[in-house]
Amino acid sequence: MRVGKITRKTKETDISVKIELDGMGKSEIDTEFHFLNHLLTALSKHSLIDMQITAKGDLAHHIIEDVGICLGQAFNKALKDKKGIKRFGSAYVPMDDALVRAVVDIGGRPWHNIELNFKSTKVEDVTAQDVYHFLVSFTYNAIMNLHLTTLTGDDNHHISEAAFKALALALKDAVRFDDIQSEIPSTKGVL
Ligand SMILES: [Mn+2]
Repeated sequence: MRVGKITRKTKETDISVKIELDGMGKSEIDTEFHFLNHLLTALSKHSLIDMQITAKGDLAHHIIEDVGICLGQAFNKALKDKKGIKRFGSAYVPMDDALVRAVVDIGGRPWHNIELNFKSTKVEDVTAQDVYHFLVSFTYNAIMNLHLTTLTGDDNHHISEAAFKALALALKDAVRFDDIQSEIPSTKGVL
């Protein structure tokens, strides 16, 4: 079973994350922020990665950042040696006015290029900055490369949701086992 489990308790936050890559997209998410819960539920649903996440803490920024860190670490742990996975994934997702493209490489070369082009600083009960910061924290702790680009869009809710769904679909492909090859997908023979 490709399961990753992380618990992290600091003076600022108390986080618990359990994920299963070969799931059905079932989730139980409780982070104190309705919009983050909404985005993580969508991420689970469309990636088919089961997620159980609870998070408490002092400040919004700390909680949202630390959920990103723990989810990234759990994801990287669940991938194990990455033998036979597709490694790359990409997707476009529209949501009304918004169109977002996600391209990932989960082969262990951390990089982020995230251009969400939010039109204002708030998205529901979180800030646009915190949505961005979550994605950066997740990316580096998953040790993956994420290029996430809003191609068009005005509504921050739609942009965020399309971004998480596009990321979900890209990850759904990248973590899948390849039909043809069962080796580690790198010319180096190691990831
Ligand atoms: Mn929504």
